[in-house]
Amino acid sequence: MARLDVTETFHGITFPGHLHTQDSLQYALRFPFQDTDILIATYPKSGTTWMQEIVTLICSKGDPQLSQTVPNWTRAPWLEQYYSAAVLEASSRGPRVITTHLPQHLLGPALQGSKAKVIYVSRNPKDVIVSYYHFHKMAKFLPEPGSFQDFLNRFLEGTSQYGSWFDHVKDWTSQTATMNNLLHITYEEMSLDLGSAIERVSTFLQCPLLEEEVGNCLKHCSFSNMRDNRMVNYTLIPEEIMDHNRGSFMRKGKIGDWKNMFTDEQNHFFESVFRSRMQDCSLKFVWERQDEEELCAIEGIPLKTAEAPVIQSA
Ligand code: PPS
Repeated sequence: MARLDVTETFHGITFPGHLHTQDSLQYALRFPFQDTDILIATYPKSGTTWMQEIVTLICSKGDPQLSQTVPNWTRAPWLEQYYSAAVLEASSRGPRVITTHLPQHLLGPALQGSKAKVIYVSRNPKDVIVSYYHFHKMAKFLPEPGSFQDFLNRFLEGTSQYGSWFDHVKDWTSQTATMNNLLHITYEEMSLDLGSAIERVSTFLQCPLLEEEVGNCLKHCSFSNMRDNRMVNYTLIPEEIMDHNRGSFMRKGKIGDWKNMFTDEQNHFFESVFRSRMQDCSLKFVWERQDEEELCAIEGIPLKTAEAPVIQSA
């Protein structure tokens, strides 16, 4: 299945035709979830692969065997992608770990009445945009991104592949009020305190871990370990599909990289659109990570009492 230049439009949203067909998208909407399923839902570039790794490791009690021998797209397939039906039918033991980039308004009906556990991962959208922009350069199944300004415009108007980030995040997170089988966790929480994030996820999955097992999970899902793990760093994907000379999937893994890309003008433009689109939403985002040392110098306080994150709405 090459179809590198094909775009599928489904319910008004565009998807790469290399990975999706009308049938595979329809299949997702009618998917019979089992109560034991674990679903990871994300807008692209929000920490999907990281959460796939965390869940795999938690379910394996910190043993990296599975995460080091089976590619992430086989052990946690994207429900809407063309190969998922075959992979899911072949999987027999343990809870199924399934991934989706679909918006809640499309997948919600299939989940209704199911006790499947849903983990929604969000990331501050400025870093999502930058990560997505770089990914468009290397992934040959995505359109050429053009200039960063063009890409930013499309993202903010909601015409990027996989649709509007605003609708995705607002619709999925609004479900936390009514769905007690939904956990919302952020990329930034994972980045600032991975140990606590792992414990949050393991508690939610009712899969308690011993201290040593948490330590093993922590080690194997660190950025450096994942960057070197061929089962998650996408170096298994051939050059015809991902041009590894144009970037790395495991690129920087940082909070606040947008500052290296956005001009002041682009930042103001982003913030005005963000304010207007998110006015009905109380989510707070971590936009940058201030080094403890830097913060201490500003605040004139001893290093160990400094707070790391800067949390604010745009
Ligand atoms: S995709 O294509 O939607 O599946 O991409 P996704 O996995 O959601 O996002 C890729 C970004 O996540 C970063 N990443 C990590 N950051 C920190 N620590 C770990 N362990 C980690 N694993 C993945 C990855 O580097 C991409 O972000 P950027 O900003 O591009 O580096």
